[in-house]
Amino acid sequence: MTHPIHDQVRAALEACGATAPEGTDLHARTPITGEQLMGLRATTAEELEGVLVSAEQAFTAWRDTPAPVRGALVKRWGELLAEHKDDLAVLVTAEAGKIPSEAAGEVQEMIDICELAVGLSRQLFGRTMPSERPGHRMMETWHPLGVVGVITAFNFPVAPYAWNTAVALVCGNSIVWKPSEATLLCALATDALLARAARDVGAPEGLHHVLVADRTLGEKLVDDTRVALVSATGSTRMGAEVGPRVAARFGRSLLELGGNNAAIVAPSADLDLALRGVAFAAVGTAGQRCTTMRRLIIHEDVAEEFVERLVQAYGTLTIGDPSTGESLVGPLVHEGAHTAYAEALEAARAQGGELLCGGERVLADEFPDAYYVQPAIVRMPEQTEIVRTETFAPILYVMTYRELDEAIALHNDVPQGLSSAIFTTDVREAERFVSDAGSDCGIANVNIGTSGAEIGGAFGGEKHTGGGRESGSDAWRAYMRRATNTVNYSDELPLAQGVEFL
Ligand code: UN1
Repeated sequence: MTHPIHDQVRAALEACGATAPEGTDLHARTPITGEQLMGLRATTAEELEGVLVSAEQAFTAWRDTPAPVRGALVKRWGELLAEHKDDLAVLVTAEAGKIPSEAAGEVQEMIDICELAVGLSRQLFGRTMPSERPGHRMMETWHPLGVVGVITAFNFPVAPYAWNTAVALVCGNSIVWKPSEATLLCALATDALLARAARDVGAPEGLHHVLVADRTLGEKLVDDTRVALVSATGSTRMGAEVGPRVAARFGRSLLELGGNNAAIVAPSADLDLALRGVAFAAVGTAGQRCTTMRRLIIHEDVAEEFVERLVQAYGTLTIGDPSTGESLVGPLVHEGAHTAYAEALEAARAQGGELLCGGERVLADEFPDAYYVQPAIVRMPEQTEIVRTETFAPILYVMTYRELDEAIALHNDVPQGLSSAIFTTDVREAERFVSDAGSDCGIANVNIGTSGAEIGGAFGGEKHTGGGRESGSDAWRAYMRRATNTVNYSDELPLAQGVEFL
């Protein structure tokens, strides 16, 4: 019997108005069963050339369109995303293996960012500053960049694209999207809805394109001087290639890469609340969020009780087919992810770790080509090499501490710097954690987990996380260039700094 997801996928694509280019170059696949969903024809290098020409042309028309009018496109896109929330969520479940509530949550992030971007379209503020010269005015103005290349990962197949695209569009740019090969159907449906929005509001042709492609075409996109900004979400390894390549041609890049996110649990913490916060962050999306909690740094006095309760909570997790709506933990994306999970657990054991629960592949009889695993908790004697490494799977390493400064030092002593949290009811500890001397991450939370950020804040992190910021706050500035303008409205020509000449 074929799995119902096949029919659901076809229906969702149709509802979104997407026509998948059928072929044999690439394959859409579902991690739910490991089966192929459909064969796809890849975008060719010649087609990429056409895409870039079209995106450049669209840009010149779009930059002449007033920003609030550009906002109308994003407003319409947001309406269509809301209308097709369930369809897109089905595709996210099918290709990324998310449980329905998390898949719907991801689409909700798209809708939310559209709302934020529409508001932004009237708020792309520049500042004015006093000139030192009489009869002069100084100001800064913000201008669109051009073609923006967006590279996204399998684990959030649609939300980071929307963070980039909704904002980049109101800022006046055109978009070329290179989605993960694992989530091409999500990309085609998302793009089809944007195409419909563009038709509905009469936006220029060619503002947005999606590449059905593997990394070879992605590299061409990264290297092309016509692409003013490359915004890439994915592994640190990918970012380490993309960043220098874009920099070598003096392009701009915005990198949102791996995390190795931790929570400190202090003795004063509300342990019931912390338990739920840790469990969702460590296990949600089967440990495949860049914000997944991978390290727990817990005070000696509460460690035993808390870890015991956490192990019990892990015992109640339902693992299995996410499409039924009955499991909390879906599959890993593919066999390679399972190998990484198993190897990391092996390394942890070799480095002195003690497996407290989980660690096994399950449901292999029912789904021989899919990779469901039990989320694992491993007690570590110290922060060894494997703990300092991001493994994209549900493994939580537990370490204990005595003094807060020691916990913060341990917390920061990893290469990555995306998200972080402290659970405490002591205001001094909480403030210290979010101070200059506290967490070194782009996201530092108090009494909530490391994952599930809202779109209103800037999203991204430091060190090997890449330094980029997407989504809310003033992240829009990354999609524009700044010009400083000095206007002389006098009939004199005084030079700055009192310089005399002629
Ligand atoms: C990612 O995993 O790449 O904060 C993005 C979160 C989500 C986004 C995660 N809002 O967990």
